[in-house]
Amino acid sequence: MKFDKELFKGTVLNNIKTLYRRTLEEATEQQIFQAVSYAIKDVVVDNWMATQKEYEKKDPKIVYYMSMEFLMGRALGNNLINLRAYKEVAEALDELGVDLNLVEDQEPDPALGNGGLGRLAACFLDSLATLNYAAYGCGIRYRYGMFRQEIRDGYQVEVPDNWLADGYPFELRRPEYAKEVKFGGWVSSYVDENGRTIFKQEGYQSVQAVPYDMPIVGYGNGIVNTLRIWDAQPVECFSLDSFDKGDYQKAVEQENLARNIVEVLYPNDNHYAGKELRLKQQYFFISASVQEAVDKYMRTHTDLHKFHEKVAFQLNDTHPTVAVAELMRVLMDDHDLSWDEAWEITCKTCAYTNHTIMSEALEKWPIELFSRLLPRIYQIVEEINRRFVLRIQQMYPGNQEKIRKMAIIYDGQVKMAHLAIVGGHSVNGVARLHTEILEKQELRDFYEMMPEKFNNKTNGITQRRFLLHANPLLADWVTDHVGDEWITDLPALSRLRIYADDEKAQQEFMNIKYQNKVRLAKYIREHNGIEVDPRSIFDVQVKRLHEYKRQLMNILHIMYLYNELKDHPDMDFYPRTFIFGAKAAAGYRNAKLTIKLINSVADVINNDPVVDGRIKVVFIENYRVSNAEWIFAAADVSEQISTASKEASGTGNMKFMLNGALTLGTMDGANVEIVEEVGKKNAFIFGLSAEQVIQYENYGGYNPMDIFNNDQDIRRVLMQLINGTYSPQDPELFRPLYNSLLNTQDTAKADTYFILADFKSYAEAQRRVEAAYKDEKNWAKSALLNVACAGKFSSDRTIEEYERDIWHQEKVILPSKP
Ligand code: DL6
Repeated sequence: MKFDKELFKGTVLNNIKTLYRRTLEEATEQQIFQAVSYAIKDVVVDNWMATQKEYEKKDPKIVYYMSMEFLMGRALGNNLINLRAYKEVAEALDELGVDLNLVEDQEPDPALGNGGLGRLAACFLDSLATLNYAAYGCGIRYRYGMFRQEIRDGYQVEVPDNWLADGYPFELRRPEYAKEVKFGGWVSSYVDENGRTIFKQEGYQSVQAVPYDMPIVGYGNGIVNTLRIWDAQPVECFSLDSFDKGDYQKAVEQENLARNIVEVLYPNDNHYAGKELRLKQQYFFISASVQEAVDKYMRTHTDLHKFHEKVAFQLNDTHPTVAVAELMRVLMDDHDLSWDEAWEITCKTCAYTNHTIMSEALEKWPIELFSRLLPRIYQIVEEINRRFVLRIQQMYPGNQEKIRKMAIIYDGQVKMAHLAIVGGHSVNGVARLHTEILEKQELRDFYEMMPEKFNNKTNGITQRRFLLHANPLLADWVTDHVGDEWITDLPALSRLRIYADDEKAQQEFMNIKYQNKVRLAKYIREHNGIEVDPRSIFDVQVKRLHEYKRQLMNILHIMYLYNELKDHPDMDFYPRTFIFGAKAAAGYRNAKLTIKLINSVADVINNDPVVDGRIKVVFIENYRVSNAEWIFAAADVSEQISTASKEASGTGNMKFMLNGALTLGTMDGANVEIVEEVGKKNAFIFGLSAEQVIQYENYGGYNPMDIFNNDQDIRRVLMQLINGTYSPQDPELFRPLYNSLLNTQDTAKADTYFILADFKSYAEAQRRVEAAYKDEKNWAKSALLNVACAGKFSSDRTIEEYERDIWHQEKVILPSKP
């Protein structure tokens, strides 16, 4: 953007005046944030209009990225980065006596997502805009995003996240695109004069879906795409003097339906709660998005048979899968297409991404609920299923087992993954290992029947947020050494390789890491009241709390190290700061108890004079995109220790790598590809392989009791869970965690995530970490090589692969870049 400093400063001051009737000196920090944001939005909207004009002119194919979650993080800093105006704006504000960092800190994190799946969607939108592709993100404008986590007495407490309380400057209400979405009632049908059967939903309740648009600014190319999130409102405001009893009742119900539907994001990651409201949310945003996509197409085209040439729907996991049936409904019921015509268009338009193999995350809806809530959609799903079962029978005559395993409707349930696979033309996993497991294990029957649909798209992250914005010192250093191409071409980082052995470069690099550690240490002091030494190894595990991610193994290992230090106070021990950050789903008992355990262990170890500061344990409250940026920049060690086969990809692993942390991990998800890029020498790999884990799961054979009985160190640590070492007031407090590892009643249910099986190998890998860190030069070399080899993990690469194999869009270049 061509930046006019004086104009910008004037606009900010004027905004403060017109919005708040105040001067800069009188304005609060929040008011200054709003005023600055509106000044930036002014520029963004110009580009937004220019982009949409060009799209109208060029009529490119549009991708609709359908997702229940978009974990956007703060917009102001990111917009400035992508407008290439960050430094100028910081300077201009400085002249006004305002610190841009403090202004940025006033922005709530729009936390409309849980974790990796929602953050991936946000990275993809950034890359699509940067790569000049026309795209919409379609989602829900939850009034309360992901809860704010407070830690009280070591326990997680969930506090509502009212992110809209002060008004959000980077959104635009678009009532002109509102859509009606219908729930419940029944379907009547009749044959019209042309012999066609007409279906009509009657006796329904409905809500008005009203879109809010957020601009998605591409990096330095003037493109501004749109994240469209839908709010719900009652269809009509009823007037108190003109209703009879029935109308009144209905109006109140519609009002309640509207209020509830977008109230809150379900805070479950990799777990499906099966709540009716969740299905309502899914259909709500999908129906509105599909209707709008078809309406938009019809504004400039006449032939719906070519819809798929101009539109792609990417379904982010199974949550948006009703899109398959909704598109069929709109094409048939609203636009008079036949079943076969509608089916061909639907299959060519929809594509599905699988993000997990965790069985508890697989969405299955009881027929009773599904058909009651979505009667017309259910009819369509039934017909899709009937036809699909016929295909199975033709292909595998007499094979009932295939039908049992593959039908969309079976055993009283509607299986959303099956609907997505059958109703789309592409099924992708999110890392190579994950896709292989889908093909060989989880979705094997589908893969055998339709192998052409399956493909892999290894995830990626946007370097604009996770290096350029998150780590300005390193970003500048990289640019000074190899130029700035990496900002839009991450593989250009490989040019850094020549500096790996250069001592001066190593020193500069480690000095930047140190400064980032100082920045994080300050944050920890201010937020946790704990002093940590930036010269210690910063060993970090930040991600959602889930048993398969094995934060429990990490803290058990810390308990083990503490035992070692107590037994041998003079042992050679390199100081280590263990940093955790994680939210647990509100109803996930073992996850929440693990948070309490981490905090209890921290209390004991941090205050033990024998330890003398050599181990510090820190739990960072309310882990979210904004503090994540600081954490990645400061990490030495990236803990990616999930049970092999369980983490579909992971994307935190890539953010750490890009910031020069070394991976300590299992051969799981994208770790496999990270190690492939950087080399085993520059990472610390341990534990069972995915194949071994799957083997154990399929054939039994693992008994953690054997390990408990034969390993003194492990037994001691586990006994400390139930003897009050970390909970003297209530020695039984951590018994559920102990039981999860050693279920003496049912060994098949003990340690389902193989913590004890991997413990020794993990401890040994941790010893390798320590030894390696002591060798400063070699560590610097490895850390630098991690950055140099991170090129593959840009979401720009991932998006280009989606383009090549699934979406086939053409790029739109604006005639005059800003
Ligand atoms: O693909 C994004 C992200 C992966 O990196 C994580 O490995 C995976 O756990 C996550 N999956 C989910 C699934 N949620 N549901 N349903 O969040 O996706």
